[in-house]
Amino acid sequence: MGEWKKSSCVLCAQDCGLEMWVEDNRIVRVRGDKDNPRSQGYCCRKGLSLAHYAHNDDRLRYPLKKVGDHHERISWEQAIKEIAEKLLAIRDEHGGRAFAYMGGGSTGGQMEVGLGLRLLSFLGSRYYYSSLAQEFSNAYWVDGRVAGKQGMVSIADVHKAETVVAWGWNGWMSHQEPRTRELIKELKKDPRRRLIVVDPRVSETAERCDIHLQLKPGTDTMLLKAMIRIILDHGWEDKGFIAEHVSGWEQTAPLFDGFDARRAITEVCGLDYDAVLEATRLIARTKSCIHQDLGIYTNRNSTINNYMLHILRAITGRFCVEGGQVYPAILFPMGGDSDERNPKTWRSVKHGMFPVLGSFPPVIFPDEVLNEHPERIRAVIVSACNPLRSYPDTLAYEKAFQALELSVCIDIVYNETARQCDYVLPSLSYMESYDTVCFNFSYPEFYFQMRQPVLQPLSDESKEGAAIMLDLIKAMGFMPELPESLYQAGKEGITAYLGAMGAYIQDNMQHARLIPLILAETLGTALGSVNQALIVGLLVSGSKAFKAGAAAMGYPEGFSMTETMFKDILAHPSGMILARFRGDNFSLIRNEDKKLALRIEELDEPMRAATIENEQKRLELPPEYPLLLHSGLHHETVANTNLRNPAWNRGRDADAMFMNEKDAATLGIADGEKVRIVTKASAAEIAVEISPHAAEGVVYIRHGRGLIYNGVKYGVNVNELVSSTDCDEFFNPLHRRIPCRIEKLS
Ligand SMILES: Nc1nc2c(c(=O)[nH]1)N[C@H]1C(S)=C(S)[C@@H](COP(=O)(O)OP(=O)(O)OC[C@H]3O[C@@H](n4cnc5c(=O)[nH]c(N)nc54)[C@H](O)[C@@H]3O)O[C@H]1N2
Ligand SMILES: Nc1nc2c(c(=O)[nH]1)N[C@H]1C(S)=C(S)[C@@H](COP(=O)(O)OP(=O)(O)OC[C@H]3O[C@@H](n4cnc5c(=O)[nH]c(N)nc54)[C@H](O)[C@@H]3O)O[C@H]1N2
Ligand code: SF4
Ligand SMILES: [Mo]
Repeated sequence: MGEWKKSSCVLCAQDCGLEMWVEDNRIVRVRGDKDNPRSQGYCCRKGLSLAHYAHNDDRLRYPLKKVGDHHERISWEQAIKEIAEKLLAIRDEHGGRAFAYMGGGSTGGQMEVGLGLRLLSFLGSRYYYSSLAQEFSNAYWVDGRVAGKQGMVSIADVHKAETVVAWGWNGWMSHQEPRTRELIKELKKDPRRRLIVVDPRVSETAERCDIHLQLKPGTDTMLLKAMIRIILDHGWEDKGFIAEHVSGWEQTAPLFDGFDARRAITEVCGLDYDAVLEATRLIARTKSCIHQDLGIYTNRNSTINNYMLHILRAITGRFCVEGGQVYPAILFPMGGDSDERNPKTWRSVKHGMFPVLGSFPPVIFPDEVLNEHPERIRAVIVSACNPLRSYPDTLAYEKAFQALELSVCIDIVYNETARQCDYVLPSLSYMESYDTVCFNFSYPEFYFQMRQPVLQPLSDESKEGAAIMLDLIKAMGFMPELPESLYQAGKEGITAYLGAMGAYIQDNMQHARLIPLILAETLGTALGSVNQALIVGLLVSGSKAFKAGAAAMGYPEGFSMTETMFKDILAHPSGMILARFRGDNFSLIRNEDKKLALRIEELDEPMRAATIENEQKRLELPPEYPLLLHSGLHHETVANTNLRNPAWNRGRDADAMFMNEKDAATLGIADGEKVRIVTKASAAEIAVEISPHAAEGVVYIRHGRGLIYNGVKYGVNVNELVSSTDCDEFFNPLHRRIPCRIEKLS
């Protein structure tokens, strides 16, 4: 009756290959797919629970419209017509800056964001807000400066390293690398390899490491500065590498002059000097790589910390080398280059903030709506993203959404954002559609999987997200009349289609910028899937490096490459290696001299200001908020906001707030006791769990709680406790450092 089908997980950016036993159109069992070349059979308990993603009581089945304070079912025709009319009316009255798009950070698929952003640009706007801009903006900005272009995201080549440093990364729980738990076990077992963890608490990863640098929360800047000083003092830098591959080091090195490493390590970080010395030696003198994560990204000093991590890698010769920090082989980037030094880069109206990698930071959105500027944001389209749970300062977000003239949510479930929107449109789930993601980082091999549907659509009214965007674009009149021959050519195969498309564009050069749309419409109709057509588009427009890498795998160079590849992709539902990038990793650097540019002028000042004395002052907490809230632990009992049915945790408590035994004793709080947590933004009542995994002075609430399932809300939504002012100069939320206090309930 049932059948094993190949697919992938969609619950984190690893997108592990999975096999699913499907019976009566339901996922009954899940196991890792050993044929997947990237994940090789790996699967965590979230992946095993994927049925809860696909089958749950809150799935959307038809379009909804808000009438008064509730939603009513409407037809697609009505939905598309009304939304299109309203969008055009707002544009005519207020201009393009009135629109924003939210989404694109989804770990299950990205085809709809391509067309979503085109829709936005047809309306005349560039206000794209992505979840990724609340974790990586500082890092991507630094990456852009070092490598010459934003989008040059670099990654740690952990599987080939001897020394892996998990810096603010709890891989045992959050994965974030292919086969993370296997990796951690291998590092432990192999006497020639080791894991160093830099984390203020005994995380599940720290429990399994060789060296744990348990620094005081937020003191990473001092540790990084000290490590670099130690390297210079011991002559551990790789002078040959610096001469050949690095520029600007002469101007940057003086930033570390006279820094008292020992004092910083012992007095500020609270660490043992010799332990740091040994960790630094291992980083500098062995095949090392560093994976930093949210402990760095959503924390204080994220920009200079990311900068110093790159300095550390570059001066020890660990950049662009096997087992070090590498530029991955990519087909399409996570976003566009949006260098703020270019006067054409848009700024937001209220905060004057610029995007990084094309995307604006979610923190500013409520203020960009709730103001009196004539060009404020008045309408938003949200797709595959749940800002009313995932974005900082939910209370501000709720006010902003109420103030919008139009809000549209495209999702598979009736989530917290959908509940507030004027229109809610049902997308096919990732188990019901073809799709792919840009997170499949690797080097030199380029791994690719086009996920194939394993389930029939739950409702015959749900559509591919990209098809919904296309319908809206067409309804607004942005699609030109297209010749029947283009639709026909699609049926004759990809090569024939590309020929016809080339000829069409030659005769209609004014439509060149509409190619993705035309492809989605005509080839999408022929293939019966807009997403498939967009994937063909990606393959055609792949970079020179990608095409050379594909040719190295035996794909025919020239016009027929795409069709051959596409057929191969369809024939490999487990995913495959599509290209092998050639030349060395330095060749991907976008600076003309192909060197790593270590001088970032704007950071001179913040780097100089990061002295021991200044940091000691800045680390002090206000007396009314003596503790820190780690707002959003990416724990194994949560999957962002994707698994809503609490049943998937089978009795495990996902809602309690972790706390250290010592802090609990000081406050007189018992395990399981309900307390009140108070922050600048608001307060909540929550049960305490005394945990060995909590650092002193920090309390932890999991990310992605406070979800409503079947009308009942489970747990505390931690973003209600975050204020939009808890952020840094890039408007990056300091989710790992929200000052708070705990009060006993009488
Ligand atoms: N099970 C599960 N896995 C997930 C997710 C999920 O929801 N559930 N979500 C996925 C997503 S979208 C992401 S982005 C990742 C996030 O993955 P991680 O970044 O690994 O997740 P966090 O829970 O934030 O863990 C970061 C670590 O940083 C540490 N930390 C806190 N403050 C500091 C500090 O001051 N200095 C240093 N050095 N460390 C500090 C914390 O103690 C914690 O152990 O997880 C992904 N994987
Ligand atoms: N306080 C705090 N906030 C955080 C974090 C934190 O640590 N602390 N972590 C942040 C991080 S790292 C991230 S990545 C973000 C994640 O925040 P979001 O980008 O909101 O990601 P998800 O929770 O994964 O929400 C994805 C939405 O996509 C929907 N979806 C699933 N499949 C489909 C589909 O096929 N089509 C469509 N259209 N929709 C679909 C889901 O139902 C869900 O509503 O949260 C951030 N928020
Ligand atoms: S590691 Fe991520 S992609 Fe892999 S099974 Fe777990 S949640 Fe899914
Ligand atoms: Mo994330």
